[in-house]
Amino acid sequence: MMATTTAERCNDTFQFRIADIIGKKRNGLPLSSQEIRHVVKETMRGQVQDSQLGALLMAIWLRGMNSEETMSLTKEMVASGCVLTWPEEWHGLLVDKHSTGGVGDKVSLPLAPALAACGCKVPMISGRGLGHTGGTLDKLESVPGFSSKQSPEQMLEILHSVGCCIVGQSANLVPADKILYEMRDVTATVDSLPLITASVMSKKVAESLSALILDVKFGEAAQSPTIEDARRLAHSLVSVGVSLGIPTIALITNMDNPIGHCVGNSLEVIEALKCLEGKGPEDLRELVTRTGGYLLWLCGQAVSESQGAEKIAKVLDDGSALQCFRKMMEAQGVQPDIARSLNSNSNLGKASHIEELIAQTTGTVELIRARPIAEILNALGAGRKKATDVINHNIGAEILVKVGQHVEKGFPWIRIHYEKPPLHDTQRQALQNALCITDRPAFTPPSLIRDIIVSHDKKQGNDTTVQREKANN
Ligand code: IUR
Repeated sequence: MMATTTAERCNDTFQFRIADIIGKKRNGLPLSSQEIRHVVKETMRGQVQDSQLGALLMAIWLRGMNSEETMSLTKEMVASGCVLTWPEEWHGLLVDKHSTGGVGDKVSLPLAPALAACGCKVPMISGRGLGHTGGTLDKLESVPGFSSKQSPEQMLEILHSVGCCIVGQSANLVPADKILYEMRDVTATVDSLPLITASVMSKKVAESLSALILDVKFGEAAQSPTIEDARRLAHSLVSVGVSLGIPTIALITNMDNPIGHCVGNSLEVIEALKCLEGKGPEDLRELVTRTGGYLLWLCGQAVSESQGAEKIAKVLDDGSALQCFRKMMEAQGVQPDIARSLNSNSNLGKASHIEELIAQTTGTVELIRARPIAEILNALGAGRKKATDVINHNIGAEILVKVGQHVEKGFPWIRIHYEKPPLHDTQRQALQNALCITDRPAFTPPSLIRDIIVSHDKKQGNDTTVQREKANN
């Protein structure tokens, strides 16, 4: 037996010791697929002590994992639960998007119904906000009656009748992720490239998708501070997706300024409805049309990304995406009369107080720092510090200026919607510091999409090499 193996043959099966596997990873050696399978299986059987799991996760955080190990971990996490199955005739049409989390990121709300209006099936599994980033389910729950809890059977029915649903993670889909994530959270091992990759991609593989797009964000308000960090994560995610048979693309997008003009759950739904009416902020519409365009191209519903983007723009402009959104909301529990009339003038509940802040100087808006704005809104009740916190959907902010725009001193630039607790002077000052005004001339802001990670062989899904292509060319 090799010196590095952690297994002993016993009755024709390999018996591994968890302590040996931890030691191997601690020493910087790659784990075999059998060892990774053993860890995940024993974790699911409750046979791995918390101390052992914590130690192994820290060893992975310190030593990393190569692409084979990351792939094995992803596969074993998928095997820990059920996999969604779909009718044969939907083959090639099943698409989804994952974002690493941003501020004002309501892209999924118009994107899912727009893709459905283009003939795709979108079983979108989303999450809740935690920390300064918002969550798609929280936004949708600001519409009374909306339920994110849908069984696989209900998802199938909604995909048949509407074409898209946006739901929460069900307990039997990748149950290993819940256990590992909770342990990562308390052992300072969340920010590990292979652990993030396996966590995100196992859930996407379990959805049995035909194509996937990832929005990997970088910047002050993103998980990845630099574009290089975001590229590394994107390469890891795309490589695992493609190797496991899902044509996958990643967009690298900037997350310094809030997306669109609104931050906060009900305000963001209204802004998403504007986009679904063919209006709304340009940066949001660009993200929706380009993300959707890439997905349509990836799953063969468009000959190019740009033709895909045109198709998405068309269903936003002709009202068919809005119809899909309304039907999805009705299918997910919203009263028919409310769902069928949802539009950007709908009253989704308003905060009892509004306060506008004014620009302190004259000049050009260089930056509207998303992170402090989100942190203050969360302190006012818009978001959660821990998973069990209750949020107030009506708290939020409308940003009244755009990056690149000229503003005059005294101009109102942000409107805060709040209830209890009230806005404090220190928060007012921190908000003022979030608006960066310079004396450069007014300018057109660059696209948020800064890079694209595309697999070479988008159709066959068996080529793990990835290439980068410059965005906006
Ligand atoms: N989202 C996930 O699904 N998994 C992770 O590990 C992180 C975000 I970080």
